[in-house]
Amino acid sequence: MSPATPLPPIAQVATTYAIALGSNRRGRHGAPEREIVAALNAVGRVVAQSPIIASAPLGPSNRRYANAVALIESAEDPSALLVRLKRIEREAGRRAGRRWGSRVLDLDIVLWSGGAWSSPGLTVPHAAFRTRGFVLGPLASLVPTWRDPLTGRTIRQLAHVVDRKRPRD
Ligand code: A4P
Ligand code: MG
Repeated sequence: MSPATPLPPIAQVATTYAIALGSNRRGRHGAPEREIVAALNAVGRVVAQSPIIASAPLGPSNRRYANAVALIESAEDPSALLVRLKRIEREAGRRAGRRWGSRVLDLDIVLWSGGAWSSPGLTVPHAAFRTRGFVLGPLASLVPTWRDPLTGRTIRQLAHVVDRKRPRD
């Protein structure tokens, strides 16, 4: 028998993530928009980013949010990426607080090119993204034809539904 040839190292395949960024409180870098800009510089290899929008708060907080969505490339699996995103939130000055309270920085994994993922403390696609205009609007500007792996709908379709339901202001 010929000596076993060592296997080549497993290639680290880069995958694409859509990350939602939100801030409605000053942090280490300044006002919410500045926190979003700093986070965009910290999240890794950004291949596309939406404009930063101002959005009315959903939930109990009464401060307006700055929101954006970025596409990043990474070879990390979703749980490794979440650990890194949580560290970036802490470094921006985020402290544990009331659920949905004002926050310096919120980084959510919305979609992954690898499809659906579920592990303790992490669900991808993000459980609430289908009903949130402040995520779907910026996301549709980047990847309108990306399909939600759970419902099969495109981002454009999901954004239309939310737009129709939103009361005119
Ligand atoms: N978690 C599970 N799945 C994910 C995922 N796909 N990405 C877990 C990120 N985290 C995920 O999140 C709580 C836990 O969710 C995490 O520890 C992780 O294990 P958190 O960011 O620590 O706490 P949170 O943000 O207060 O809770 P939650 O439910 O994530 O809040 P949301 O849904 O992020 O909503 N209004 C406007 N206009 N704009 C906003 O950005 N954001 C919120 C917060 C409320 N209202 C808003 C906005
Ligand atoms: Mg979050």
